[in-house]
Amino acid sequence: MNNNFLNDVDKGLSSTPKYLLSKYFYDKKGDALFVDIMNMPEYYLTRAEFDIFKNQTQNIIKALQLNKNTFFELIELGAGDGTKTKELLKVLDTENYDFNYVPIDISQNALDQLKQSVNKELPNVKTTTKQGDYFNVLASLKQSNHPKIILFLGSNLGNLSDVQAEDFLSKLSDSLRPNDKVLLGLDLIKSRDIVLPAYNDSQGITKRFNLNLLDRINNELGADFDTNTFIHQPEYTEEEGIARSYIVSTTNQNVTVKSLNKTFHFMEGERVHTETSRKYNDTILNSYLKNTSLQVIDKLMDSNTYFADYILDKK
Ligand code: AVI
Repeated sequence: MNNNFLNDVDKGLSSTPKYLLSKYFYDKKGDALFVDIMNMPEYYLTRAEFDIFKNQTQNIIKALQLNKNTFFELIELGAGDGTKTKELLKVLDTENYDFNYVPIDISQNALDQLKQSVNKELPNVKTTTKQGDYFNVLASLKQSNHPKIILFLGSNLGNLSDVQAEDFLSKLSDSLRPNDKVLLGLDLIKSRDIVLPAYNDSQGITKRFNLNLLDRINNELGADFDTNTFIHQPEYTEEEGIARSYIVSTTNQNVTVKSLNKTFHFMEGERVHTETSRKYNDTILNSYLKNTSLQVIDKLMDSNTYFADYILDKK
């Protein structure tokens, strides 16, 4: 049994208000549901960033100031299936850039599949995978002397709190050398009628993704959540620029978690916070960067201006 999961569930369900951490969405079923989310018509984020990678590849290469005569490492944090990155890899390969692709992910299974597909589709691209939590892997980056490009796509930063995100960027900055670059993909603040449906789709896939967290607690920690008595509730206001997801109990009920030997009470209408998905603008990003030696030098947006890939330079 996973002790971190057990302790985090105990802490979250014992708090007022209750919460669960979104990093636990991603078990095997959660991974598959997230793939379904990325393919939903309402989830514009993936398509928007793919649009940038496919249609502005030369602009990305220019903004990253890549040089054909200098070897570099292209390091991707939380690589997933690499669909967007492959658009960049294709062009770098065709144009004979000298680089090594280093995808980093928590899931060894995702890395094995990614390596296999890159080897098949782009046999000339050298790929070295690294398994681990990207927070933990940051420190190991300093061990290499080669110039580095860090890709952190998909607005994954948005699932951290503002404090955690600032801390992450500061650690990232410390692990880089002058002139290294970061390509940071962030979802931009926009109106509620576009953002909210991305977290409240008509097919109910996001609802299943959110409630899967309760199934995971049932399966791994021996709890007795009845998922029919909880609903998915997303929220977003443009003023704040943060989408939040909750699981709400529709009735007064007790839930027992066997591995904890504890029972938790849920009141009718009580909410459990499960996810924060922050959206950004230049001011917010610059406020995160003010105590780091990273500086925004370029910004590429999709044709709808929904999403931005910011290019950061290490001073
Ligand atoms: C992975 N992450 C950036 C997604 C997001 O948009 O916050 C996770 C997600 N949650 C619900 N839908 C997608």
